Amino acid sequence: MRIVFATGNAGKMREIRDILADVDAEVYSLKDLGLKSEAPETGESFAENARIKVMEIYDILKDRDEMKDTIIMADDSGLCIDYLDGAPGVHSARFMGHDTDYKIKNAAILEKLEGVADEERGAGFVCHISAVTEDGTVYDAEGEMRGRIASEPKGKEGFGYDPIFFLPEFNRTSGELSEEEKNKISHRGKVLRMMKEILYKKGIISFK
Ligand code: ITT
Repeated sequence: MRIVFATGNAGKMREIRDILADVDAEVYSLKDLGLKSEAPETGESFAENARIKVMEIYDILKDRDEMKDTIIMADDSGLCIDYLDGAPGVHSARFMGHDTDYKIKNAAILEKLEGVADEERGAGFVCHISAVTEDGTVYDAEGEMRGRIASEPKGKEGFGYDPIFFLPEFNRTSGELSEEEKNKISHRGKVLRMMKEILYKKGIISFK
C-alpha cells in the first residue's frame, strides 16, 4: 500500500509523516514523486479545496495507470479568528501573499487585534482531509483545535501561524510545542487519526 500526500507544504508534510508512521504503507510527498500541485484552490470551504487537491493528483496518476494500491490524501487547513469573522480561514496560505514571510503575516494579525481582550481573541485551526482510493471513492474528515491569538509571537517549532496561536491549557503557543506534543492535540493530528480509523474500518489500510 502506498499513500501519496498531495501537499507542497514541508511543515505539514513533516507532521503528516509522523502521524502516519503506524500505518502499514509507504508515505510519499508530491516532491518524492516529482509532482506539483497546480490546481487553483478556488473552493469556498476547506472541504472543497481538499477535494480539488486530491482529485488533481488522482487524475494524473489514474491517467498514468499508477493508482494501483494507492491512496491519495490532501489537507486543506487554516486559521479562523473569531474577531475577524473567521479570517483568514480558507485564504490562510494566500493571506498577504503566499510567499510573504510569516513574521510579517503574524505581525499584521497581531496589529489587527491590538487592544482586543483575551476573551475576544478566540481562534481555531481547522483541518479538512480528503482521501481518494484506487476506484475513485472519496473519504472526508474535518476537525479543529481551539485556542486564542497570543499577544506576541513565541516559539520556533511548527510553521505558519503557530507562533501566534496560544493554547491556554499549555500556557504556550503551538510554536513552542514539540512536534510530538502538537500532533497529539492539533487539528491535523485529530483529523488524520479520524481518517486512519475510517480507512481501517473499511479494510483499506492496516497498522504495522
Ligand atoms: P498545500 O496546499 O500544498 O498543502 P498550503 O500551505 O498552501 O500547502 P493550505 O492551502 O491548506 O496549504 O493552507 C494552509 C495554511 O494555513 C498554511 O499555509 C498555514 O498558513 C496555515 N496553517 C494550517 N495549519 C497550520 C498549522 O498546523 N500551523 C500553522 N499554520 C497552519
